[in-house]
Amino acid sequence: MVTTAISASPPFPDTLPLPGQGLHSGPHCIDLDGHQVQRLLTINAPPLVLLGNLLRADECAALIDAARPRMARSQTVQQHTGGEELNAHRTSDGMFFRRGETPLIQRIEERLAHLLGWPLENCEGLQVLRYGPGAEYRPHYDYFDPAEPGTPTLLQRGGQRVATLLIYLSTPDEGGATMFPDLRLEVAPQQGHAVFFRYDQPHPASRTLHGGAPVVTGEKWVATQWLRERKFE
Ligand code: PD2
Ligand code: ZN
Repeated sequence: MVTTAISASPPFPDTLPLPGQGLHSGPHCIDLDGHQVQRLLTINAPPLVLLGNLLRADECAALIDAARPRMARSQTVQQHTGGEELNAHRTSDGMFFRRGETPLIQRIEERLAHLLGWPLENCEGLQVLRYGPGAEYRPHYDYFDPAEPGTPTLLQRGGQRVATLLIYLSTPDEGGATMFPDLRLEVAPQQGHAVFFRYDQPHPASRTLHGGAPVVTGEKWVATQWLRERKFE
């Protein structure tokens, strides 16, 4: 099998390349310090890559076990104030890990940062979500809308979100696809797989509208990592 190696400690130049830029070409299998990640599908506009085997089954299970005691009903950003609110459009439960919170989180975060070529300190902590039957996340954009009055407050910490990595930690029996209506694309949740997409401008022209379809049977667990322009502290 042809593989390409990504070094453990890439130097980060003053001007960073865009996150995930290296993912769009090269061999189909990416060697991340001995861990083999498959590039299964790529789209150029927006930049989107579907990855296989990003996390092993035991890593997915360990993330779920660590997150389970802290799960609470998910909130969405209150665009007007920059705070958070309960929203009928998002009916999952969720929690955030602090960056580097445990050795497992640290190891996974380092693998993701190497894969995406983006500094760990520019990433929000991993968020874990659980969707039971009927739970969904209606289509939305992950960037902060520049027209909303709450956005300047949100941008103070790390600037704008520039990309999303969504990792599937479980495989529900039916439902729960991540859909991209503008692309007419639906990604089936498969444990260990991940979808990465970048929004080069915080505008619908980025064509990154996406949502989580209702789970029909089984449970869907995902981990989301949002990448910021600058250090997120
Ligand atoms: O769980 C999903 O499929 C999903 C869909 C859309 C998650 C998110 N957005 C997110 O965490 O932003
Ligand atoms: Zn989203």
